[in-house]
Amino acid sequence: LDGITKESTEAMINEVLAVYPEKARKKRAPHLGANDQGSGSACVKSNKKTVPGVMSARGCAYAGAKGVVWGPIRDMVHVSHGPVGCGWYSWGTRRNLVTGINGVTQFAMQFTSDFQEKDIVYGGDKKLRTLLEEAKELFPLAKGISVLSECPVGLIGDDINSVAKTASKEMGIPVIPCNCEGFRGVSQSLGHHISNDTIRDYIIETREFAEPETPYDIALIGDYNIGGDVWSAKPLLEEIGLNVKAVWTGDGELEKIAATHKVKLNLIHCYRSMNYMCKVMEEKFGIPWHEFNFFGPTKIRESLRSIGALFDETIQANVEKVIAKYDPIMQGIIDQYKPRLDGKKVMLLVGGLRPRHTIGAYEDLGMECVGSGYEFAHTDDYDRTAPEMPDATVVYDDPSEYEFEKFADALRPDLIGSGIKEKYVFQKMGIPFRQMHSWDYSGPYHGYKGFEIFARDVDMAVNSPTWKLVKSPF
Ligand code: ICE
Repeated sequence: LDGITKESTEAMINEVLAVYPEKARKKRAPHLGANDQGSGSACVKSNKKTVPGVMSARGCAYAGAKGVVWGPIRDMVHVSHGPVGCGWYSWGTRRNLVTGINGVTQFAMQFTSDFQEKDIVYGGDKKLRTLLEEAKELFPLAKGISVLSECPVGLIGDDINSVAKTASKEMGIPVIPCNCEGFRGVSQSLGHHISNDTIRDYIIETREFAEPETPYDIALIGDYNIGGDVWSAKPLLEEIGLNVKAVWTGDGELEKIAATHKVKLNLIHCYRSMNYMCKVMEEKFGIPWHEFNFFGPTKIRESLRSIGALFDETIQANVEKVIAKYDPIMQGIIDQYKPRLDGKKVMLLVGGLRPRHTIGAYEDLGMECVGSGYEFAHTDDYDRTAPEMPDATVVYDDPSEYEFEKFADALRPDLIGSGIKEKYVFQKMGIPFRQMHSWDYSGPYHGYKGFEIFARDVDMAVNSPTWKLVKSPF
């Protein structure tokens, strides 16, 4: 990219690090680097404990379990087990949309055991048991109940596993304990892993699909239906002739998830949060898995062809038909928005997938990614990031708010895509912003349907006349 070299990026990093005390500097330095595009491997260290005292954007294991993996399963009751706060503040904010009738066939409601002092002192097992029975009685059509531990449950040593086991037997529905106390691990990432393990131990192989098997049976893994993403991605996979038998876990159904051991292929969008179960299903049931990217027409085209290559000529012909159908529509969108966005620079900081997966969609609109990083990615994510980002651009792992602001000040992007904690800081700096977790109350962004909305939203943010009225302090 123009004006960005390995030297300039490293100088920028050193300037930011210079304000830290020596110990913190030593800890943070390996997490900031200049991308080596050709290497195909990570230029930073990751998945390490946040340096105490710096402002991190990370969440916790409970967030990864309740908010990410379990919450989107629509036909279960999900219990936030512990004090009310974690449940309350994790309720609905991720925008994982669901179909069905609330309280009857879907349960996008807040259930909490609402721990009080006496539960901390005397234990909350009895209360949990009562709650499970009440939930079953009030919501008889729920297919199961998940019990998601908050920190205090682990700290006082409650045994939710045995409560769940007896309740499940006596009530006749799956009650799944998930020991995802927020203090476990270094970020929400361990919450994903623990939840994957729980699906492995309690759910998979407990059901069969109702319909007969076909060679085109697949599962859509790691799409959480944020702003309706699944409702764009699933029809597209169906349009090329695949049978999407289960979705993990966006607008998900427990019994279909439980029967996923019968599919022929797992297609995984969010690698970070669900690679664990793909690997389990490969080892245990011989089901291959394949990564794809449904952000922006270039990546969609590549992905559809790579998916087609795993099937026969019928599917491959369908893929070409679908591409030929949507390419002109996508070109129309690009013709409309690219002149308004060409050459604009974007910086990203999101969780574990989008900082690499959305780059192509910005590039389809003529934009350039001048910096990207993750809250909780691991080395295998950074390996996958290297070829997606322009050479020598800055990569940041679990950056502090200070680091992110300083990089933005130095690089002067035309757009930042990150989370709600970042949004108002950057808008006050006069920088256009999109909230790239919840799609900023918009979406879907996946698939062809999503790109049209994405392009409109990016244009709306970058070219809003509002920015002429904001006096930036920088
Ligand atoms: Fe995967 Mo916010 Fe989803 Fe990713 Fe994951 Fe989280 Fe969502 Fe973000 C998620 S599952 S909740 S695509 S935890 S937007 S890694 S941080 S980039």
